[in-house]
Amino acid sequence: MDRLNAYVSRMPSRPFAPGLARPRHAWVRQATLTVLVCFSGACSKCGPGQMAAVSDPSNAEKSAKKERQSKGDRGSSFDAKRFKTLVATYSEFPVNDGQISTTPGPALVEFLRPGAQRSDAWRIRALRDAESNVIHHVLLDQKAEPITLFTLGGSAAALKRWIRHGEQFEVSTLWKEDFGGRFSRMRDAAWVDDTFQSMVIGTHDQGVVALLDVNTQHVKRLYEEPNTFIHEVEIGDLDGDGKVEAYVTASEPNKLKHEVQRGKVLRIDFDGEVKVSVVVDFGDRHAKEILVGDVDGDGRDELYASVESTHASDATAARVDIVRVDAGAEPGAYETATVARLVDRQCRFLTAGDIDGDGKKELVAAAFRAGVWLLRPGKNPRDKWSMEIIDDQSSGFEHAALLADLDGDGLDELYVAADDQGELRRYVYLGGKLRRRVIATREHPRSRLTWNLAVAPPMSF
Ligand SMILES: [Ca+2]
Ligand SMILES: [Ca+2]
Ligand SMILES: [Ca+2]
Ligand SMILES: [Ca+2]
Repeated sequence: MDRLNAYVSRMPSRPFAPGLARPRHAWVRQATLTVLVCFSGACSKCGPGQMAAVSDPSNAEKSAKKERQSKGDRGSSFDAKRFKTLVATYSEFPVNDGQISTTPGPALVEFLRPGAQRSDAWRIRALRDAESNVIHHVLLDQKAEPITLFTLGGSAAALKRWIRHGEQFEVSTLWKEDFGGRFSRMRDAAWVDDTFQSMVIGTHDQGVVALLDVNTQHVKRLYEEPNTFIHEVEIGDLDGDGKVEAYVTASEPNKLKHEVQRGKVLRIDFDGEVKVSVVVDFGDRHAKEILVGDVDGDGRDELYASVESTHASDATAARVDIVRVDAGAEPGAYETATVARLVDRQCRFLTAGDIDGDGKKELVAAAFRAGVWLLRPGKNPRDKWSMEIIDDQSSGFEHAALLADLDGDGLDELYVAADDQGELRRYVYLGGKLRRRVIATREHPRSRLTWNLAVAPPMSF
């Protein structure tokens, strides 16, 4: 594993501690909602030494050379400046005297990018939001300059916009609400389109789904249902009429044990008159993870749902079904098929991309305990898909995973937050295989829970 260590950045033993900074610019004083938050080495506790490489450089060089020589490596033109940024969001549990607190501290976002050379350790910058104890999700405006991100916090349920200005972020709250139940959380969101002007947001625990215009900050409620958790929002065009719809998971509140938790997937038409309809009802089971996209490449979006098990005590009886849903021939009709099954109780991440560069997309499923799996459709994408284990030594309650081409070589790399192992990992396709690299590691794996991974444009820091 020495060669893997070449890529490791140790998580700082002391967290970066960006506090609220006094506004320094005239334009900030004029904006009442705006404060600036420091996010980098400008803080006294954020010395550059904490991000230094920890590995043996000779191993790193050997590893990099081997990587370049491997068949299938198209990443030989490594250019750190053009490398997109990986963004991770967490709950963080402070560690005192080796004891991990059960109470989360301020919500945490991290930005990660490689060093100047392929063999250098990854650089990490942190951003904290003391108003919430979790950032569930982050969306980036991929076209905005400077870097602009939107965070979805829990307790307080707040949707905030962060605009980078050098070593600081200007932050504004676009939508904050107490939904009136036991919990108030912004849980998930998706852009309506690539103009990055409006997003559909799902929340806990009063089933509120809303459309937010990020410029006007106008919030339009599309749906609400008491005592209901919306875990996931996806946007797509299942019926192929050229207009996108929102797909959301609506379920009963989370149970401590995996007993019966009913749930369904709803379709919300929001372009014009708002219409809500049921796509699939899972009966005693539910899904917290759905994915909408044209994974099979036939030109039409389909939906994949990770349907959780109801079994808690007997692990071998637990099963997660990856269910595919296609729009049927008649309006409002859907066809469902189970394309894969995992022996596990939950699988909270499905991600699609072209991992091997053959022009066809694959699906990666990151299960709770059963590892990370690569799923490929066969001739008939409604039949069972082939399943191949990518890593059986990778697990986590959420087990966030993302396929994305950060290095720009045309192949999607796989990024996985292996929370049980305390590592953030990168898998690249080399010599016909996926090879694991470790981007970052932490001393106490359970001091963080990773909720989401996202891509930002290249950032310098
Ligand atoms: Ca449509
Ligand atoms: Ca399709
Ligand atoms: Ca492929
Ligand atoms: Ca790539």
